[in-house]
Amino acid sequence: PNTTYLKDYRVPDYLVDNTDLHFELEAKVTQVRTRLKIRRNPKAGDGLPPLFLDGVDLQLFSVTLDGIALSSTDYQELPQGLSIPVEKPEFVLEIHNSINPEENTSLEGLYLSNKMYCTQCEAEGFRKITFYPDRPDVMSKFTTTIVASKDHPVLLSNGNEIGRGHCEDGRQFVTWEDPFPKPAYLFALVAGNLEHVEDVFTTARGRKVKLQIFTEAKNIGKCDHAMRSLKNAMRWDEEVYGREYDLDIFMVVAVDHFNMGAMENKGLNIFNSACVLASPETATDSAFQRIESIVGHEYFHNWSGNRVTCRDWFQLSLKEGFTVFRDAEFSADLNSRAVKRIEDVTLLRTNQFAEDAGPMAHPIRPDSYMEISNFYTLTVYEKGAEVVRMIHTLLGADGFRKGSDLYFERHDGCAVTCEDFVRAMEDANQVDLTQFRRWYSQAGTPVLDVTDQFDESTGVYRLIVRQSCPVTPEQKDKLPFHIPFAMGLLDSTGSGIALDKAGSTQLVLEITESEQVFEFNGLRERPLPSLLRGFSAPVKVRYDYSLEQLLFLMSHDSDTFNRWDASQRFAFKAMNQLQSAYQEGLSLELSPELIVAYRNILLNKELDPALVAEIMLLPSEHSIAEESVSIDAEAIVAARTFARKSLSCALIDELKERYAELDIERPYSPNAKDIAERRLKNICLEYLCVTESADALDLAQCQFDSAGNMTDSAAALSALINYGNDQYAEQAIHQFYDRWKEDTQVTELWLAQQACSAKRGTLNNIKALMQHPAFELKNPNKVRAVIGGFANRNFQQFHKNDGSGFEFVADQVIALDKLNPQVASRVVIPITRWKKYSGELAGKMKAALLRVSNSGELSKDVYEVVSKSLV
Ligand code: HT7
Ligand code: ZN
Repeated sequence: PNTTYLKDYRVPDYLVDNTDLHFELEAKVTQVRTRLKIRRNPKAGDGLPPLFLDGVDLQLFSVTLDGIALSSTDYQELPQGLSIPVEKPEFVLEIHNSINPEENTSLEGLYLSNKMYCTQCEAEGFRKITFYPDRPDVMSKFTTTIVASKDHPVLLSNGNEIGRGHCEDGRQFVTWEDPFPKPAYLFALVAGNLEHVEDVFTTARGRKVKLQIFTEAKNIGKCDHAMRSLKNAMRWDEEVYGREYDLDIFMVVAVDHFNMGAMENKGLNIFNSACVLASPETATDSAFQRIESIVGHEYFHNWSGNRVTCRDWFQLSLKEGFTVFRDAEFSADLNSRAVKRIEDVTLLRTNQFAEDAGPMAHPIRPDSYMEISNFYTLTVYEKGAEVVRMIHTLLGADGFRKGSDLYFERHDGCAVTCEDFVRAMEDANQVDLTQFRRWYSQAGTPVLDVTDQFDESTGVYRLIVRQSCPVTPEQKDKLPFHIPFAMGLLDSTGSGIALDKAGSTQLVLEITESEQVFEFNGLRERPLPSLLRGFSAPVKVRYDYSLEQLLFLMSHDSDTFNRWDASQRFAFKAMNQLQSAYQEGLSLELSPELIVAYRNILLNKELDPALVAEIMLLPSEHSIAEESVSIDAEAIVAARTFARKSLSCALIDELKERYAELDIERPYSPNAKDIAERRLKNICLEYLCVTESADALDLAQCQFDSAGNMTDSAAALSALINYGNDQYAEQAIHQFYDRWKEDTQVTELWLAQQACSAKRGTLNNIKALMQHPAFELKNPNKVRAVIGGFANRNFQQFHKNDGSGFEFVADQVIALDKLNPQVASRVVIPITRWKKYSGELAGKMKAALLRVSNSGELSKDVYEVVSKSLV
């Protein structure tokens, strides 16, 4: 496969002012007629080069230029599209082709999901619908007519409905017109037998917008939360960014077969059902929260992505990083800010840091790709959002808003670059972000090594910060980053020390050199530093805290995030000790200080239960693995299992007490307080069950039998699956399935829980689960639940010493690649990180990967990931 390079970007040769599409929908043969008003791009230079239109898997019938039919010798049909010689600078091109939605299992282009037609065009799916310059810097006004039989009464596309009627043959049609020029990746079409809920949003300027959520009839009662979230997002974007919605209608459609979470098509967002449908009986708290944030995310794209879009796909983080930052702030404003930050940083540290340290490491603006779908990564999204957050930290909220206002004003209706975003921030604030730009071009997670000195005689305290960044593929030498480093100093009473004349107890130091010294004067005693508050930059900080200092920060730091972070450092230290003891064959003992600290935290009623819950969780196996120089999976599992057992035995009374106190019956509401209390309660339940005592398992059974919401029900099921008697587990699994088998979202959760169970999740169980009627290899949600659950969340079973977990994943990748390359290339990732493993596991993982590599013709998607990880 070819590699595309950012340095080779050229403006498009031709522009398309108008795109008229006409679809006649049929499962096997859908007819597509396109009429394009094309002109030479004045910015592309002289002459009239051939017009190239992308096209993949299309059956071409005819091409007409200015009304004259071309013969097949007048143009060239190539594997990747059509090349048409051009003689005039402006012309109308008409194309007739057909496609086969029923056979389309890649879920890109036009496909069928439970008899519903739907599209997914980002990044390069439109070329699977018709021949077109399928690149985001070609923006066009679209008009779309959809003709379909009566089985598909709802026919939707972007913009406003401008006509509808009946055809003579009994079919019907609807015509849509989108007044905003857009790239083809934002095109959408939906046709099905759908119901909808409707509401109205009145914008700040008093315009009424019709809001509709479409779904199959059986799910119509599951749309309220998404509708509420949408209205909250619309209001929030007006208040925080001054951005109003621009069409008279905003539609959302839920589909069961979808490669990602959702898609921001102009005026017609398409959502994975799992990211939009919820009811208290069927959705967990985390599903409610996920829906709120994804509904917000897709809505926010209307400005950061649609009104101002990307020039090319290397600029993906321009819209994704910015929009993730926007949705994170939206969730933080509506819920608990500290908990949201902890969750996001945990994801980043565990998974994005692993990506940065792996074979596919890339900057947030990659330099090259074989398959762009492989670059919808945590780096582009989550690290991209951290980069935008750092700009926010450096400029302050008002400065950032000035910058975003200028960005939207300057570039409205245009396809632009990350550089344009940074320049708008600079120009609006008269600052120089030259060095900061390295965050866009350099990959890898920077490391800050911090040491300190205190001179008692002068009262001078010095922080010495050294920055470095590990080598990543194709990037050996890194230049220093510009890092906003939020910090404070605590005195021996735990109070914040004033750090400047204004008395601020927190500063944002700007680190720009590879080594820098910061001096603080007038101190009476040696202070305790609180570093990288709020995780002000996506870096690793190394500072040699003692256990005592960490305990002090846990109870005194004014920065909630750093209180939690101190607990993590504390737990990491304890678990590292356990790991070493295990490796040396010594008997294991959990640090008594950790037990005391956790008891105090568990019993501290002043602390937000959400924070208590986050601390109690202990770092996951994956985050311990990410911190390891060389991963010893067996030792990690042994250490963590031992730590959890020790904690549960030592704190059994306290756990029971808090469980009982939090086990209150009340009507379900997904508000921050109730979510926090349910979370802590269910963590207590899980710890209790770790002891496998009859009492604890009775509690789980009782909660399973009487739970009034899915959060409690799922937590109880998980406890029964993972601990205690197999017979009870089996019973609970059957009972749960019988109760919920008609509900797709609950069934997905049921599949995932079994695949993630360290106890039951043995390979044979997983293989049996894949034969269950609830499983479907063509449905990405089910694949993510079972295969993804096993490979990404069942650390113990996936890393079994015999390598069977890796072999299984390799088999699935080979099978999936023929159906859905995008999904296959995600599933393969856990076995691509083989170089980080110690002992025989590395060899076994590599062997599985080699088997994929040698299994015959691979998609571009899988080829890129596999070949880069075998270098
Ligand atoms: N912008 C959307 C990206 C997306 C996507 C990309 C590749 C393949 C399938 C896809 N579905 C959606 C989602 C978002 O970030 O909002
Ligand atoms: Zn997005």
